[in-house]
Amino acid sequence: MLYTDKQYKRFTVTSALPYANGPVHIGHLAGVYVPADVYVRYLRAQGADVMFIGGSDEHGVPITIKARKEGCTPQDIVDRYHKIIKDSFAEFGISFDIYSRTSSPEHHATASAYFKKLYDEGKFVEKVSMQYYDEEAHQFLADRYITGTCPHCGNDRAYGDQCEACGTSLNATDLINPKSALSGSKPVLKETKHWFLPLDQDEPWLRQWILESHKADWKVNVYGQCKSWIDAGLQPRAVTRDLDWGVKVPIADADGKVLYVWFDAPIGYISFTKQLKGDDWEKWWKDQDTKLVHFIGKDNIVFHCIIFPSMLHADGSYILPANVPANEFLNLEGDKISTSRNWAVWLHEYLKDFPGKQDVLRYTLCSNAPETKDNDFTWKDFQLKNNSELVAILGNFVNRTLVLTHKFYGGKVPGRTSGTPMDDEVVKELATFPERIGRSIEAYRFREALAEMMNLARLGNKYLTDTEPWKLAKSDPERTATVLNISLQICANLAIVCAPFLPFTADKMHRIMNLPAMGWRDAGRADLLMEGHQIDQPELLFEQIADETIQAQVDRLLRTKEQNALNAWQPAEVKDNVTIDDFGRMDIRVATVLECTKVPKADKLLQFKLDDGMGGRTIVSGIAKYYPDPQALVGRQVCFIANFPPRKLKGVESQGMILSAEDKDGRLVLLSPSDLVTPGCNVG
Ligand code: B3M
Ligand code: ZN
Repeated sequence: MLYTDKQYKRFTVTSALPYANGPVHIGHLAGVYVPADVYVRYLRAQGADVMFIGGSDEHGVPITIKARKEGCTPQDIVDRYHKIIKDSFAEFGISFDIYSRTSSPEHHATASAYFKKLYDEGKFVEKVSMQYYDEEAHQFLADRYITGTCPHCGNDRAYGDQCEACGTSLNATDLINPKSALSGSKPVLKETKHWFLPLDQDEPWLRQWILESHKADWKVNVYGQCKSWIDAGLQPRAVTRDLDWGVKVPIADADGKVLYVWFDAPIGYISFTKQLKGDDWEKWWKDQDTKLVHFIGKDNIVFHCIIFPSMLHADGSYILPANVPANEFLNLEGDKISTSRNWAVWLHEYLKDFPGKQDVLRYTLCSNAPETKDNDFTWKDFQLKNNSELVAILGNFVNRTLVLTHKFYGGKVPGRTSGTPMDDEVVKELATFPERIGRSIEAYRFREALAEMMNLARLGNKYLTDTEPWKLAKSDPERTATVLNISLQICANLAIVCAPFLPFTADKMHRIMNLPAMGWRDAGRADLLMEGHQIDQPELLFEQIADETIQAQVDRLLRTKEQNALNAWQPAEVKDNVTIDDFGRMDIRVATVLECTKVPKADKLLQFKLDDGMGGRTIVSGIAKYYPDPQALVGRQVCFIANFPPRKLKGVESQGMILSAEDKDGRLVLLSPSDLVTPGCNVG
């Protein structure tokens, strides 16, 4: 059974509820859902009683902002994205026991009752305070409706409830230079009544619980954020908002107010449990022998380690999380993943481009998970992980073993006779893997666990390479049988221990090898397959990913980058003032193009012969790229600087400079007067 978590009877595992305001991407998978899924699949394989909760966070300003942008209702937005997100998770094998949504009536009822109980027990502090208000939009500005500069790190895009750059949780009034996200205007302060969770009163027990009891077992990044938060002094925190989208505040005199999204969303874990377990829900949240674990990203740490625990504590009947294994962020090709800049690999798009390759992405993201620091996803690395690890190590070992079994034994598991010391050594080592992998998983070190799993495939490969059974078949059939028997036992073991990470591959291996359902306790044994057991025809577990396929993805990102640069374009700063005399020294005139040709051996240059009203002149200009048909310019009028000193360009003397405008994409466009004028006349 479990190696370190023996004392628990059951596991309540939650994963952050993504906002249903957009699809999910690789950052979500790597940071939260793959690790959580590996964990629960492992626990289930151990026979543990485990419940895996997921769902969409459908309230809060991220939703209403999106609805406003698209001119539809918040309900339209959450209906659309809840489905996309839910489908993506299902396709990637994220094995939730329930994936629900916070707009469901059951959730509203639970969140509402939760608030009401704390309210009735006097757990909140009621305060009339000044909140920012947008006078143009006639609305209070909660959370993401207001942006400004973070007082802690200087990020000028901090939100009214949180700075995503440094993770600090903020109150809108902390922001420097606050700005309404609705109208862009400077908000004013206006009186309003709200209910506050007095976090300041929780400081002693939070300090004891986190900083003393969990110093050793919580991740350094999680512990560090909690410590700096607690050390800075906890402030009362409003748990209601002046908004119309959300769970209505269930008391009289609270019209137009809803629960703060970060109050209702974590209660979602509880309400989804009720949906799943009915009357049997309470033990999953209240029994001391239940282990509660929250999988989240680093921007959610304070909410799960401080605010939600303080809500649970205020109720008094709940357990607290035993661990909150938050990950750092995953970047994409060196840049922060961003929905608004479309800098992401979206799961639903990946599935279109790489059908059936869910495990390749799960593998890449897990082996490169941002467990201790931010990490980078690159397509090259994805290809390498597939080609050099999944194909070359795991796939290759299993395939070689199965092909040889078919070749020599018609697919029937051969019997094993007494082994050599090398065989014994391999069998002994095989037995150590389940615990090595399991301990790492139980310690939330999923990268390490995955690497151990691959080490088992490496062990198999090395064994085959060292024994070369394909050479022995004729000379030493007994030895061949033994080697293949042991190799097949390793394959069967791999089918068990790869399952938390690569569930689709594990299923395929089970199918090909006709394996019965097995648990973690079966792993480590070298007698999983009996002599004579029939194995189906081998199929490749993984296939090479070609350079072109990877290049197509890289190219798509390059196009996104170009598009983003265009979108971000702004006119250059206006230069220092000039005098009328400065301007007067520039002799700008109009001329008519008489001839226009390409300058030989210079792909950028065009040579203009101009009627300048003064006997004609030649000017060479670097705009060939933008005017592929120079002949078409003949007859056009252009503006040029007549007193620009002559210079030689590719052997041609250029007598002036033709003026053009540079568009935001770098394209040069000739300037012409809007009506024909006399060649040689002045521009000014
Ligand atoms: N929806 C924030 C996020 O997606 C939030 C998580 C809620 S977990 C209860 O980052
Ligand atoms: Zn900050």
